[in-house]
Amino acid sequence: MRIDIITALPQLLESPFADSILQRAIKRNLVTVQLHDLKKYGIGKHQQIDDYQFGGGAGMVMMVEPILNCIQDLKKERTYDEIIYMTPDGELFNQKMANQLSLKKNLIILCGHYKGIDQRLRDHIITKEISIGSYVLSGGELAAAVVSDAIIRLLPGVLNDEASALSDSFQDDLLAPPVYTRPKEINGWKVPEILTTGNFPKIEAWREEQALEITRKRRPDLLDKDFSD
Ligand code: 6GU
Repeated sequence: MRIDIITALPQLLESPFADSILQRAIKRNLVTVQLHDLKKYGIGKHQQIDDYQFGGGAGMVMMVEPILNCIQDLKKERTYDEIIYMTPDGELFNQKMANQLSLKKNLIILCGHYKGIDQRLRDHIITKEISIGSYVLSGGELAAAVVSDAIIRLLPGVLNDEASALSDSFQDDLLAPPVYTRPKEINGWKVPEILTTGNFPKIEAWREEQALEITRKRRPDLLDKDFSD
């Protein structure tokens, strides 16, 4: 898979891909992540990428030309499955969307800023609009990192334990059960007895029961949702 991220603040996106699981996935060539500095496509000697909005009103709007030129350059090299725009008024991101996007070959992710991008880009160029939650971030960069992480960790070979992506919270519409490690007791806080018995069928039953109970309590909405493809 290849992900091209277009941003006016490429520095903001460097560290999420420079460590841990994402770094390893990139080093192993399981994914290519390329950051593109939108300012390089800016107009005039000031490399302008935004302008006042028609009709008046506070906030600058990201112009068509720099973004269009950047995307057209990328499209010359390969065909893209989706051109994603990160925006708080997009479709709410979830595990189902991550699963679907993880099956694609080439993605562009465009990070919005200011008042957002000129609507004509949304009408004619963007194929998918994603929000990561009901709150407003300063820009789309952190959201793009969130979406990229959720996608990349699903790619074959990225996680050491292949089973562990499948046992994630949300993958089976349930939150994860509690986990414990050594010591068996600290400060008088004990590990649930069942986990130390070695009775694996019973342990599995306990975990399922816990997952169900936690989901019922915290996220009852998940129990009647369909996250499958
Ligand atoms: Cl994708 N962008 C911004 N700026 N804010 C957000 C968001 C995206 N998703 C939730 N809040």
